[in-house]
Amino acid sequence: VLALALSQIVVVAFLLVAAALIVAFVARALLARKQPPQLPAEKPKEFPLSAPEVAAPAERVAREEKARGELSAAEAALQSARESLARDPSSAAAKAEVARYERELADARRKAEYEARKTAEATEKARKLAEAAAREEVEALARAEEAALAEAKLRAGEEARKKLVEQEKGRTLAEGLAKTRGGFMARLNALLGAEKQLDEAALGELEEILFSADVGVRTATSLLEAVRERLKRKELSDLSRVKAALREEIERILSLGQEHHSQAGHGGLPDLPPGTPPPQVVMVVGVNGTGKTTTIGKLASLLKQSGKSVILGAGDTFRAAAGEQLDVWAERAQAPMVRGKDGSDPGAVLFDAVTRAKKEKIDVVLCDTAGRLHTKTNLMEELKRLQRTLDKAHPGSPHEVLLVVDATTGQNAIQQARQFHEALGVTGFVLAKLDGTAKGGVIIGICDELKIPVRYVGVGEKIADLKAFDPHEFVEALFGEGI
Ligand SMILES: Nc1nc2c(ncn2[C@@H]2O[C@H](COP(=O)(O)OP(=O)(O)OP(=O)(O)O)[C@@H](O)[C@H]2O)c(=O)[nH]1
Ligand SMILES: [Mg+2]
Repeated sequence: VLALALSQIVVVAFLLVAAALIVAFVARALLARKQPPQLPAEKPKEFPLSAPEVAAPAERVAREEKARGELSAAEAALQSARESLARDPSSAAAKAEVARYERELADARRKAEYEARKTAEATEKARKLAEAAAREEVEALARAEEAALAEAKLRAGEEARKKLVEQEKGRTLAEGLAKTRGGFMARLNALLGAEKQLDEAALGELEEILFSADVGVRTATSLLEAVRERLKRKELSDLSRVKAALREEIERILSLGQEHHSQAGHGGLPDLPPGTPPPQVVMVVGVNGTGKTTTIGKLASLLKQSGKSVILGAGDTFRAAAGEQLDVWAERAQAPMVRGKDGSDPGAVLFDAVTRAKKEKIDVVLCDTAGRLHTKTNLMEELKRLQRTLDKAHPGSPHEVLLVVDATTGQNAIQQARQFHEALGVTGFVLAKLDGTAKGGVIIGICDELKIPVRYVGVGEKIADLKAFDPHEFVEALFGEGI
């Protein structure tokens, strides 16, 4: 027994030394390595506080108890056989009896040991099963918690985005027109507000102001003509009356001779004519950088606010990152978007957008297009091709060819508008970047020369910075009334 114990001590000591060596080696290796980046500590999985109740199956326990009972019986039988032999040590029968019971006891002990081992194994198995079930339960709880957290985050994000859009009130039309009002309008107001004689000198000054107002020579001339005409008819007696006459004339030009150019009376996108099947397809065109993509984003938000559903088609596949730019606006306006790979056929993308709008019964499709091509293809030819593709996807479309012009380019905007109109038949236009320029008078020139209605004006880069165009409101803001 002593020898056995000694050999066990030696083995244990050997194992301890080996373990200490391994620990020292690992510690050295870790110290030699650079400090790894700190990862956020993972929350340890918590197990239920009380250990799960585990027990081997009852039948197994019963078998072990039976074996233990048999062992006790064998011990008792051997004991009594030994006592018989002690009373009669020479009895061969008693000796044989002792030998038999010794064998039986050895068998019973082996059996009891075997049964005890089996019960221990079964208990261990039950413990592992219970532990796995408990772990699964904890993990399921953690998963549910995570899902709830993600859901809450999503909702919080949505709320924040809604608030942001609400907060981003955007500029008013009057604010957007501040620079223009400070430009030619300030000079006009100074001239017309003075208590001066309405003489040739004053008319000469008026002419000079109108010619510098970016309304275009033709329009400036016709405005002046209108004033002279009224003078002749003795309708105008002093300069303040001239101001009212000019204001009236400009509003008439901006209204294209109609009371209101859309059913709503407040500009914006006209409704589809009765009997025209939806979706309403709007193709947004213009030279590069005028503000097409930005306008589409703002317009999507505006249309959605008026209760329409909108889808965006990323038809500018030529400029790298144009798709991503539109994607950002789609996200802000919470509108779906159809997009192809960079360099893919824009016709296919817009066809898909219209097809999806039809399938999902979406009210309006806003189609972005390129402002400049990298290939030798002529931009106008490419845009005409897109127009034909849209007509194939949804006969009669595009219902609106919306030309976006950049107000800061002044007279060039009129030139561009003419070119696009000749090629594509522009049905409405958006004057973007009005806030950044004193050349807002260009809007009068475009309306006068091309007789195309203004649908919207852009007065900033925020989502709320697009205003449906209303001639009356516009002239009021331009002349600084009601501010
Ligand atoms: N201040 C101001 N900036 C604007 C307005 N509209 C657009 N912009 C800015 O003008 C720049 C060009 O706008 P985009 O929408 O990318 O113009 P685009 O016509 O799509 O340009 P391309 O795709 O390159 O042809 C951006 O920096 C816009 O933020 C506006 O009404 N006011
Ligand atoms: Mg663009």
